[in-house]
Amino acid sequence: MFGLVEEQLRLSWEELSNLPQSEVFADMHCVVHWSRFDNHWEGLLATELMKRVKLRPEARHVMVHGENNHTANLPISDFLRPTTIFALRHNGALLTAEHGYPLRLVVPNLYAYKSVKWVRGIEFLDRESPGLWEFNGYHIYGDPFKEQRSSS
Ligand SMILES: Nc1nc2c(c(=O)[nH]1)N[C@H]1C(S)=C(S)[C@@H](COP(=O)(O)O)O[C@H]1N2
Ligand SMILES: [Mo]
Repeated sequence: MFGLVEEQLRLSWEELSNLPQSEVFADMHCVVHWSRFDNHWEGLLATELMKRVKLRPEARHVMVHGENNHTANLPISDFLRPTTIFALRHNGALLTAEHGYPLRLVVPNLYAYKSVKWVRGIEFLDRESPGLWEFNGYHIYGDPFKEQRSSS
C-alpha cells in the first residue's frame, strides 16, 4: 500500500493469511464475452486491509499493480465496496498459479480486467489514471451491467 497514504504498509503472504479472512461469492465477467459464475473467493476484504492504512485526504483513485507491470485503475469507492477482496483461495483451494497465486484482487462489480492477478501493490492517487488495459482501450470504469467494454 503506497502513494497517498500517511505510512506505507507492507505485508507478507504469511501476514495476510493470518489477518481476519472473509468470503465473497461472485460471478466474473470478462470483456471478451465469457463469464464464470458462482466463484467462491476467500481472503482479505479491502475494507479489512484499509483498517491498517491511513489515507491522505487527497486520495481518490486506486492503481492496482500486478506481476509483469500489469495495472488496473478504479475509484476508491469501488475498491472499498464490501465485496472487493484480496483472494488467497478460490472454490475451496489455494489459488492456482494461472489464476493469480499467491494473491489476486477480485472486484466483482467491475469487468474482470480490474481483478488483477499476482497482486504486488496498491497505489493511492488523487486522480484517475489509466492502467494497462484501460490505456490499451478498455473502458476506464468497466461496469459489466452497462457493458462498458471499451473506451471508444
Ligand atoms: N496480472 C494480471 N491480472 C489479470 C490479467 C492479466 O493479464 N494479468 N487479465 C485480466 C482479465 S482480462 C481477466 S478476464 C481475468 C481472468 O481471470 P482468470 O485467469 O482467473 O480467469 O484476469 C484479469 N487479471
Ligand atoms: Mo478479460
